[in-house]
Amino acid sequence: MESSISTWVREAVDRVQVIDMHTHLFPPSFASLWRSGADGVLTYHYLIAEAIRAGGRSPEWFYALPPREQAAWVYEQLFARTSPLSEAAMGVVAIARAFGVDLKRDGIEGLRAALQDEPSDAYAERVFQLAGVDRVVMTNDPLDATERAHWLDGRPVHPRYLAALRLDPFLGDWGALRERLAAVGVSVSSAADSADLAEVRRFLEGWIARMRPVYLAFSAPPEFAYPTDFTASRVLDACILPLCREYGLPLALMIGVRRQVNPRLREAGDASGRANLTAVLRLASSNPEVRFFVTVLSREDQHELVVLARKFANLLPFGCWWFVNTETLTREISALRLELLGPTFVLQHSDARVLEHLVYKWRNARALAVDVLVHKYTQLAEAGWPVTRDEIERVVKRLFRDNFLEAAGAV
Ligand code: REL
Ligand code: ZN
Repeated sequence: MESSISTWVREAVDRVQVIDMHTHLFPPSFASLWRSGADGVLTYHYLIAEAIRAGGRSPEWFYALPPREQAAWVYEQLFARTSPLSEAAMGVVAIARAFGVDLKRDGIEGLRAALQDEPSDAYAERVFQLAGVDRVVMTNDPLDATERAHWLDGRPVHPRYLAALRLDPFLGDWGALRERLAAVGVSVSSAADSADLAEVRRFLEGWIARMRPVYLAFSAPPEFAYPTDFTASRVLDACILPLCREYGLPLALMIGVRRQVNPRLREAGDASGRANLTAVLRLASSNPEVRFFVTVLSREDQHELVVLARKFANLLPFGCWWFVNTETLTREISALRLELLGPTFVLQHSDARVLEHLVYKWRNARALAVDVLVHKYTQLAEAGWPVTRDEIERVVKRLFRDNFLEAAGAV
C-alpha cells in the first residue's frame, strides 16, 4: 500500500497543471515589463541581498554596476566562491539543469546561452511547459505609468495570463494617493469625503472593466488594522468591499511586510513582522459574502491564520509567501494546514518575478506536495481508510488549481 500511495502521489503531482495565483510576471506583449534570461534570474532581489551579505560591498557600489556586471558579481559571490546552498541560489541550479546547463561546468556564460532574455511567446510557452504551469496570475497596478500604457492600448492579453488588480497605494497614505491619482488625471480632495471615495470607486471600477481581474489584492504591514478611523478603512468600506460584492471578486490580503527597512537595498530591502490577525477576523466576519484569500509573511502568524480559516469558510489561506517559501517552512505550514483544514487551501504560489522562476518554484512546490501528501495518505491508510488513486488525484488538483479557480469563480 505504502509504495502504491507514493507512486500515485508522485504521478498525480507530476502531472497536475498548475494555476499560479500570485506572480509578478507579464506576457511578452507587455514588452518592457517582461523579465527573463540569465541576468534577470541572477539579479533576483532575493539573490542581491544574499550576494551583498557575502561579498562585502555596499548596495550603492552594487547598484552602480550595469545589469550584466551585477549578474556576474552575484554569480561570483554565490556560485563561484561558495556552494549555492540557499533556497534562491539552489533555484538557479535547478533552472540551469532544466535547460540542460551544468552550472558548475558551464558557468554564467552557459546559463546566458541557454536562457532567452527577449520577450517571446514561443519561449514563454517552453517555460510554461517545463514548469507544468497552465496559467499565471499577474500583479497589476493601475497607477503604474508603464503598465497603464499597455492596458490602455487595448491589445488582448495572452490567455495564459490572468489579471489581479493590486491596491496597495489605495490603502496607504491618502496624501500620497491623491498625488498618484492626480498624475493620471483623477482629482480628489484632501478631505477623503464621500464624493472623493465615490471618485476612487469609479476609478477602480473602470480598471476592473479594463483588466477583468480574477481578484483584488493588497499587501499590508504587520500593523494593518481594521476597522479604524483612518482613511484606509473608509476606502475598504466605501470602495473595495462594495466592488468585491458587486463583481463577485475575492480580496487577497498579504499581511506582514515591513517595506524598506533597508532602503539602500532597494527592492531587496523589505522585511517581515508579526501581524495582528484581528483585522482578518473582522473583515471575514463582517463580510460573509466576500471571499478572502489570505497569506501571512511571518512564521509566527501561520497557526492563528489556519485557526481563523476554520471559523470562517470565506477565508482561504494561500501559499507560503516570500520569506516562508523555504523547504523547512513550507513543509511545516502545509502540514499544519492539512491537519486543521483538510485540502481546502491553495498549496502554493510562485511569486515569480522572472519567467524562469516558474521552473524551480514549482519544482519545489511539487516536492513539498509529495512529502506532505505521501506522509498523510500513508497515515490515513494505516488508520483504516482504503486510499485510491482517484481520490489522490482529486486532492492534488484541488491544492494546485481547483480550490483557487472555484473561489475565484474562474471555472
Ligand atoms: O507581492 C508582494 O508584495 C511581494 O511578493 C513582493 O513585493 C516581493 O518583492 C516579492 O518579490 C516576493 O517574493
Ligand atoms: Zn508578490
